[in-house]
Amino acid sequence: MSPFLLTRTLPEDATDAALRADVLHGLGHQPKTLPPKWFYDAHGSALFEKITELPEYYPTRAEREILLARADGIAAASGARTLVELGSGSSEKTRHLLDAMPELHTYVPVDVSESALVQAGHALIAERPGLNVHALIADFTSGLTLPDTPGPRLVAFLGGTIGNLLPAERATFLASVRSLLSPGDTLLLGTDLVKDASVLVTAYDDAAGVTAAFNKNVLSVVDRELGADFDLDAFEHVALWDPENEWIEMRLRSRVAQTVKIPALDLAVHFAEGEELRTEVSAKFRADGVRGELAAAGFALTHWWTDSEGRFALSLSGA
Ligand code: AVJ
Repeated sequence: MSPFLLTRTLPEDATDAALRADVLHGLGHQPKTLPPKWFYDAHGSALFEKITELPEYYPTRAEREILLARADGIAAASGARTLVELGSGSSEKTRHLLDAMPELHTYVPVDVSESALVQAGHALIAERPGLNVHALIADFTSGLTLPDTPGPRLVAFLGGTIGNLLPAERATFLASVRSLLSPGDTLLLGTDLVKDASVLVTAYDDAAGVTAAFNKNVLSVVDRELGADFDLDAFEHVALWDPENEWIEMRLRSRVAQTVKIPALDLAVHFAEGEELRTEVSAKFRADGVRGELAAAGFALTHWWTDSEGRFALSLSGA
């Protein structure tokens, strides 16, 4: 029996249908928005990898510091025999966790990218003979079902990606994760923390312009997938801190009045000079807020770990 299984719960054409719906809805309403999940084609994913190495972008390093220091504690507290990772990508940061879990029976990486899952899955089973890998091609924000594997289960959602969801979306998402779990199962959640606004804004507006290119890449995706004629130079990268909502927003500001054609949707979208399109919300959290949101979804927070500078937190909660 092969220890590597790949299950697709996402229809082949689901991505295209979802992109069309998101662009139609997001550019057809005021204020204009596009969801951040469309940043991550091959080029966008490579740009994000570069972001994680920028001096200004601290979250990846801060989370790695916590994972390295606490992997044994996480493994012991969870007692997990199955590790489910939502948005696993290259599974790079999970290595530390997997290394601390020699008794693990099955690793379940969940991602929309089949190529990332296949690559990461094969690398892992080569390194860890005996470990079962059951990869899921799935959108973890909608209708996820987990394979029947031994418990307890630990679900990991790392990187601070939960901050890309709006508060109501987070509530729905956390409740749906909770509904997949049983008593004794746990959730490991990565959350970036509220801090000085200038540190936050700089992390999303780096000197080398990598985040600007990452932000504009969503326009390239719409150009390629839907035949649109977005001119990337006609938009300016904007990162701002919203102190009321305690989130970073990335926007693209139209430098000129312009009309963009999107043939696949039979759509022409007008931008006024200076008009902004919101492309990402990246919420920053406080301990009480995280505990409260988890409790509202039926989780009880048991552990809270931060990096030495208190910039980022990992929390462990019981189902
Ligand atoms: C991958 C969602 C955690 O919100 O910080 C990085 C994405 N956006 N720079 C984040 C991102 C701009 C990142 N997450």
